[in-house]
Parts: sequence; structure tokens; C-alpha cells
Amino acid sequence: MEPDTVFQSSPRRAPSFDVIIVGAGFAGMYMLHLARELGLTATILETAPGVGGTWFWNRYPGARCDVESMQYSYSFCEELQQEWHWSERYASQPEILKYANHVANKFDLLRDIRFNSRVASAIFHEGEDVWQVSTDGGEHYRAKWCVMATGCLSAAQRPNIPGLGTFKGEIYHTGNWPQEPVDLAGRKIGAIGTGSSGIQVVPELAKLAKHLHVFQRTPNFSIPARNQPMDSAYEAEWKQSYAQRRTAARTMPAGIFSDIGTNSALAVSADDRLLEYERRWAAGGTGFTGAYSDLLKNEDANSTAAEFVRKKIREVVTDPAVANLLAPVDHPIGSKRICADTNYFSTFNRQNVTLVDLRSNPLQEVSENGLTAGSQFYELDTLVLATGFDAITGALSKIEIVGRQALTLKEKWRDGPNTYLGLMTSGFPNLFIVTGPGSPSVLTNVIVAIEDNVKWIADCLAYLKTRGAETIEATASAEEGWMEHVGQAAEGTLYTKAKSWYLGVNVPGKPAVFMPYVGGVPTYQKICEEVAADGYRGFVIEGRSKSLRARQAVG
Ligand code: N01
Repeated sequence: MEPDTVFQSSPRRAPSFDVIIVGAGFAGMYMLHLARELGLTATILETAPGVGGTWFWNRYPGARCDVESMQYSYSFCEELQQEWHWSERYASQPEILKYANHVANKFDLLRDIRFNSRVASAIFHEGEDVWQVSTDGGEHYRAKWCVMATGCLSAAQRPNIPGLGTFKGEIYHTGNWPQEPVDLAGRKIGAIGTGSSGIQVVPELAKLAKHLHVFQRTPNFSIPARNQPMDSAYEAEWKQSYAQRRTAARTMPAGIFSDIGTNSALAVSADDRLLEYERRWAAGGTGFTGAYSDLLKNEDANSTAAEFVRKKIREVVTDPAVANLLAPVDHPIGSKRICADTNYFSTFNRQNVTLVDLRSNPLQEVSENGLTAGSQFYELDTLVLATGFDAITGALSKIEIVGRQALTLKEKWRDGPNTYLGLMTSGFPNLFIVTGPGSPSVLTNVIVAIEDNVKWIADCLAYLKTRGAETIEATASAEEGWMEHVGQAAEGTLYTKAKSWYLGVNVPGKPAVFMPYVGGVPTYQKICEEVAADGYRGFVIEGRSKSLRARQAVG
């Protein structure tokens, strides 16, 4: 829709919309679609020259989703899920990007997306109750509602390694991979980082490199993905009952239709446990940790699964010293995001691959022609940084977001993010966040989390529209109660036992706060629905007459 004239009083005569959406990933695209269905004027501002969000940028060799492709897709449109064909069990990045473009075309979204538009600031004008959103190109827009669809894994984290800027070869970050082809054949490559991205890129780099050095600080647990071409019978089975399976997926904690064990790992015999772990190892994928109900709650239960995986690593890797370094011992399995790989561990059996343990040989510096770890210099042509993200809050903190009384979001979240339901934060009226901190987001099939959040926001906008409301804002006390609940939920699990990006400890200076909500999709969604059904309990809603305030301000 074209901008309307609601805000023509703007001194800057900035284009004005009912809704400005930041980000054209899966969240932003669906938000635009629903905003249009409500008859609202809306536009998306997007940094990239195309849609896809994290799948636009993470185009490193081997990039692939670790949620099965039949599930890692939108469920809101039956026609879409029936017509789209995934070619593999786990979709590769190019195929996911193709899907994102298909969706953009199918729903005619492109005409309302402003590409190459990085949002630099979003400022709430009190009195007018308007958000002014500005790009780093100096364009200004105004809107009543602003939706941050900026993603949880979209701010690539470049490590602070002395001398990195002096390196004369190429440096590529997996989370910000070039759009043009990259020729890595015959190069001396150094890869830093062994999380999900590193574990995917390393086997591909090894195939191309003259020699690959993998610089590992912390080993990670990984399960073979066992990717394969899409089985047509499996695809047909899904398509025959897509709606029922999507509903069933939403009854499961991660929003993934899967087979989750209900027993304690300690309630079965060692032989039965072994059979179950072997079955899941053979099936492949991150569903491995769904074997027993207490793997992420009880350390003894967890160590049965961790030990099984360590044994597998030792079976695959032929050099026992290398196998030992690759076997994680510093965190419970699953407490950091578990990885899914294709030939990761066996890659270390190749002659052209060397594992460098940064624990015993700390990374000293990068210089013009390579890198020094311990007392050893490694000559390199290319550095691949698989060093992760400033996750969950990183993309938001890159934007100067200013709420009531000139309070910035950065200042408000200095000691850790506070939200109500992950969806809004007090002091920032009419600003919605999709998969924000305090929501299940990264602990789920994120497309489920996105769809549920976006639908909730759209329903909320419809509610506000029919009542002629001007603002909605989370109350400080509702937010406090929610964050307490989020913290307590995490304390009951093993998630807090790992130094992970869930806690933000991978980013120097970031406060260590467990950010996602571990209560699971069904519990979270039930709470969100109840809050809405209860007249948006915990939010202040004000109309022009302000008379709505008393009725809605609860909690
Ligand atoms: O990032 P990470 P990622 N010196 O933070 C190391 C999703 N994802 O991009 O653990 C040396 O997990 C760091 O070491 P350490 C998925 O949710 C999904 O891999 O801090 N090393 C670690 O090894 C995932 O969890 C898919 O000691 C340094 C690595 O870099 C999330 O994205 C694919 C360092 C970072 O690992 C993030 O994964 C890819 C330094 N200065 C990603 N700084 C799929 O769907 C960092 N490291 C399959």
C-alpha cells in the first residue's frame, strides 16, 4: 500500500505509514502480509538488497538448516506449503533463499520493501505518538507502529583479535559471506570457530583448501545430519496431513513435530539407553537430545548422552589425541545449541587438515601473512571467521532506539534485556519485537516462533484499530514479573551451565543474562493468548480520550 496521509503534520514531510517493519526476513515478510490484510499501510526497511534475512547473509559453503525442510517453512498458507517442493531432507541456504523469494513474489511483497536501507535510528515522538525511523542513507519515515523483525542471529560477531586488520589475505565471516562467488581452491585457509557454522563450513573448506587449519577454542557436540534427497513418499505423507502435523508441532516444546521421549534417562537400563541413542544417532539430526525427558535437566542423565557422543567421536577420528581435543567435556550436551554435521569429525582424518587447540596454544595475534597461536606461526592466505553472532539483542542494539523521555533501549537494557513476553518493552510504546529476548525464539523451529509472534502482533493491531487506540505499552510491573519467570524457568535447566551465546557471554561487555524463554512453545503461546483474551493484561492501552487506560492497565 502507498503511504497514507495520517502524519502529514510531520515537519519533514517524511513518508508515513501505519506500520514500519524493520527487516525482510521470514518475520518481516509475514508481518507485511498480515498488516496488509488488516488494511494498514506498511513498508519494510531492509539493509540487504534482497529478502531472506539471516539466510541472505549466511551463504558460506555448507550452510544448511538443521530443522527438517518439511517443517522449516511457513504454515500460514496451505497452498504455499502444498506447492513448494524441498529437494533435500535439510534445505541448503540457496534453496531457503529461493523459497523466501518465492514467498515474496507469491504475496507480492517486493513493492513494499525498501532494500539497501539500513535503519540507523527509531525515535518515539511523545505527544504525536509517532515513531520516526531513519536510515543511514538519511531517509526518514514515520509510523504509528514499529515492528522490529531484525532477527536473533543477524549481527555477525567479529572477534577482537590483535592485528586482524593487518592481514593481507581475504577475511570472510560466515554470517556475512560475500554475495559474489569466492574462490578458495588451493588456498591455505585458517578457520576460527567450531560452533554450528564452523562445523558446517569446515568439511567444505577442507575439500577446497591446499591446507586447512581449524583453530578451536571449545569443542562442540554434533550429531550427523544424515541429509539426503527428499524422499517422495515422506514428502507426500507430510503434504497429506500438513495442517494436523503443524498443529501437533505446536504442542511440542521446540515447535518441531518429533518423537520426544517421556522417560528419564536414568529410569531405563544401560542397554536400553544405548539402543535408543544408537537409533537416534542413525536417524541423525538434533532430535538426538529428545531421547529422554531429563537430558536438559539432570546432569547424570545428561552425561549418559554426552558420553555416548564422545565415544562416537573417538570411533570416527583416527588420531586419539585429535579425537580427545574434539570431544567436548566443558558443558552438558544440548546446553549450547547442539550441532548437526555432514562429515565434520571425519574431516580431521584428512591429510590437509590440522586441528589447533587454542586452549593450550592461545591465539596471540594475526599478522600480514598468518596467525600466531602459542609460539607457532601459521602461514595463511585466507581467514574464515565462524565466530558467531551478537545474538538476540545484537541487531537491536545497532539501532539507536529512543523511547519515552529520551530513554534509549541500549541504556534501558544495559544490565540485560527486559521485555514483557519478549514482544514489547516498557517505555517504548507501539514498538513490537518479533522473537525478542524473553520469548522462546532460538530454542525452537524459529519459523514457528516467528509465525506465532507475528500473528499475535497482527491480532493486537486489529484490536487497537477497532478501539481507536493510539498507544499500547507494557507496564513495568508486568515486565518485571515476566523476566522473573523467564529467569526461573532457565534456572531449572542445564542451559545455564554453558558459556553460550544464549547468555551473551560470547560478546565482550555484554551482560550475562539467559535471554530466551525455555518454557517451550505451547506454554508460551498459551500465556500470550490468555494475555490477549484478557484485554491485553499487563499492557496500558490509551485512546485519544485516554479513557482506555484505566480499563487495560493491569499488572
Ligand atoms: O556461532 P557460535 P555459530 N577466538 O557462537 C569461537 C545458528 N546456526 O555461528 O565456544 C577463538 O555457536 C567460539 O569459541 P568458544 C545456531 O543456532 C544454525 O557457529 O567461545 N574462537 C565458537 O567455537 C547456532 O548455535 C545453523 O570458545 C572464537 C565459535 O567461534 C548459532 O547460529 C548453522 C573467538 C562461535 O560459535 C550460532 O552459531 C549455523 C575468538 N576470539 C548457525 N570468538 C543451522 O541451522 C568466537 N570463537 C545448521
